Amino acid sequence: MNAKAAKTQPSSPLDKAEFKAAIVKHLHCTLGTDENKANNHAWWKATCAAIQAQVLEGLRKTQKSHYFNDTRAVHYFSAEFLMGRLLSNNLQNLGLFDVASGALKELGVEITDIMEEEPDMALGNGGLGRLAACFIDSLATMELPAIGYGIHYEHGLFRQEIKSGAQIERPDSWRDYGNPWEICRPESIQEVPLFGYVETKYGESGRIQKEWHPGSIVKGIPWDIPVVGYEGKTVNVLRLWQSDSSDYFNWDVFNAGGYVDAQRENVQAETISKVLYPNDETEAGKELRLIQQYFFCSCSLKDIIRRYKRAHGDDWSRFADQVVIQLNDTHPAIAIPELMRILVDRAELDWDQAWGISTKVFAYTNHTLLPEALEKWPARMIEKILPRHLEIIYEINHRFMAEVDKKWPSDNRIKAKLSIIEEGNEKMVRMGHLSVIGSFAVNGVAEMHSRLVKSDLFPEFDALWPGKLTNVTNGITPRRWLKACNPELSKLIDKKIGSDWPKDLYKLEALEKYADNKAFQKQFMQVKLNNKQLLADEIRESLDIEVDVNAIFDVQIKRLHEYKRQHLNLLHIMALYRRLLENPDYDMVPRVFIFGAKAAPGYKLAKDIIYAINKVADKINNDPRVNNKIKVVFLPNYRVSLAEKMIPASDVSEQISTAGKEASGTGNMKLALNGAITVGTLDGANVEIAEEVGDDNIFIFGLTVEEVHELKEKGYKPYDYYYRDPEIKAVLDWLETDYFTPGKPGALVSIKQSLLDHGDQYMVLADFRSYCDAQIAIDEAYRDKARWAKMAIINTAKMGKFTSDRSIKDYVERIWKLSPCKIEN
Ligand code: NTF
Repeated sequence: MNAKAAKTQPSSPLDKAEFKAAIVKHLHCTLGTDENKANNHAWWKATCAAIQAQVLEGLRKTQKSHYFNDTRAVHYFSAEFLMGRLLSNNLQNLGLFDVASGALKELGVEITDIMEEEPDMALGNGGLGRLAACFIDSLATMELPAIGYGIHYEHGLFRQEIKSGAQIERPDSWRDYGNPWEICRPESIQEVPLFGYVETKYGESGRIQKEWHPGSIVKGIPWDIPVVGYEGKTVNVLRLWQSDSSDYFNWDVFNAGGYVDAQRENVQAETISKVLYPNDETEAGKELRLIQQYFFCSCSLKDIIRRYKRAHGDDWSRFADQVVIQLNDTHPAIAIPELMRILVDRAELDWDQAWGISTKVFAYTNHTLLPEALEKWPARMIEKILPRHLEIIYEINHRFMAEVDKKWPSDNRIKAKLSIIEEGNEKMVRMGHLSVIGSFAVNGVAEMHSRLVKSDLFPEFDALWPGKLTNVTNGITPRRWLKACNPELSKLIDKKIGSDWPKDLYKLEALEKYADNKAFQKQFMQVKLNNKQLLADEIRESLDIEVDVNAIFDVQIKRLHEYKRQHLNLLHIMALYRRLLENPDYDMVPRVFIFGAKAAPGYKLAKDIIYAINKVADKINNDPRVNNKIKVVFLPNYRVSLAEKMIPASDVSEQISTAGKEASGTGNMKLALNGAITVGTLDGANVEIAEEVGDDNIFIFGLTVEEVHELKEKGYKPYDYYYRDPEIKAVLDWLETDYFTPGKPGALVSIKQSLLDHGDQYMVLADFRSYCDAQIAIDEAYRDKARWAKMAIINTAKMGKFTSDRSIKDYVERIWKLSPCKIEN
């Protein structure tokens, strides 16, 4: 085939002229505008439409290949997918970035400008949702048959504004002007029953039959987002369900003369997928949240079963060979009784057969040990919304209790501990227990976390089923988190060691031998400086603060939570400020402390900490006595696209959670990959990062998990630290004055109270001194330019383990047992 003929094939990569023509065509025919009138938004949409044609061709071929090969597939169930923007990612993965950028340039448009037009798809809160997004990128890249299932929220995570220092939440409207990536699939709509009652019937054979008569039925409309693998061969889908009123149900009400009631039903049904719950690490316990969870699980299971039946008819014997479902935390745990209901009530399998299938299908990932984040639902609430599911949960529990009794005869204490039902004033259903019992594999997300899942959270389950509880350490996609977000560093790496690292991140190890090379150090640090300049520009534009790019850029970006200890960082900043006021010659490397964090709207202290950071920032940034040695910057509305600008510009990565509290962390991996040095506790994946980079290339401080336990046992007394350490006392007392909040004394006092009167649950004061020492060590290291450059290079070089491709490989080999599927033309 000659070159010309090859180009006529829709899926062959476009060249610049063709790309240009495609953009212009979409500008004219899809958007109804032209080159003279088009604004950046129109150019963005036209560019997306131009590549979407290619993407859809890949999607069609992928689905065809999967169908004809009758592949086993993983179904990743997650209430959150934090996708961010897709244009640059899709262009990178298709290998079209330079082509597109050149084509646009000839049309008089800067690609970086139009990329800014894309709203983030913020359908998640933080690490858990972003992990899901990285995983589906890896699954497609590794040519694995996979589908992501979730909720098509109309409003994603709120947009954060800062007014007079305080967080204000504004609705996020990512779809207001249309989303060029998604495709509606009305042919695959599902119906979801809710409420009502269960009827017990006796079948012909004397078999007891249960029939659920729902009180309401809602419709699930699927929207597909293509997920383009790197090098563009496999294009999987993320299928997100939007709720709507069911035609059938509402016509009934309507015909009965209930026009107004019919409208009310409409509103209720649509409400289900209206908004993402903005809670990170806390269970909300709200009826609507349970309905959301059931809604997307029910739609997704029916979708899977429809696809299975198309190939295998009513023969259920191969279902577990074809289908594996990964539960991303307990949010989709209700899928377990839902599958049992379908198998027992609908397919009329007997219980043991159904349970045999179900427990070969589900696997569960635990993402937290924090008690307040372990989901529990009032049994009464489940009974009201899902009456049949509660019966099934009781049956699962009844049979499980018999198994427990065999292992620990007549031990009621163990039974109470392991029961899915927590007895008390109000009977509660423990979704973690249900997930462990209903799954064939359970994993934590970092070595240390998985060890604690076994030893502290579920020790009896580990004894009952040895080997079921395991570890898969988290990872991040290097396509988004290095190649796309840090193009300059990527090009430097390409030049030095070749360009196959995005698919095989261990290749970065080849950089290690240049860690001492002066010329390479210079190039590496020049890229860092350029990235810092870009971020400095952004900071000036958004906050009107001037920062010095020669200062250390010290970054803490993550949800605001006491356990993550942004207030430890803040207390240290205040201590530095105080040292400078007491001694203007205090010797320190100038530092810019940069924060990005959203607080859950109902989390008072978290919002107080944001307020305090902003107030302290105002004071320090405008105090001439500081002489620009410290700047404090709180960048509002932290989100994926902002992370992509902050991470390449960071020198220091703050990973300072109380040991034992951060299950893994993934921001730690992204920052280290981009050459930032971690200051961190021995918590979550920090432990494994330290193992990879070595003790000389990370700043570890603070209590270990064991020491935290010991101190708690012994009785932790934060006041002891307050009275013993004058600097701690001074900064805490400072919070009570109106120094940072003129005219409003006490506006910051809740932080002091939490650390003294409320017992300092997260041991901020216990770790304060050791944290300060680590910061001094950082200053010292940074002063030695060659040493710092070497550390930064080694951090990048040693991040191979933390590609999400490695995580997915672990899941595939140890849990999912999947094979890749080559995509045929
Ligand atoms: C989060 N868990 C953990 O807090 C992070 O440490 C971890 O990196 C991510 O999951 C991804 O595994 C949650 O958000 C939740 F919901 F489980 F609390």
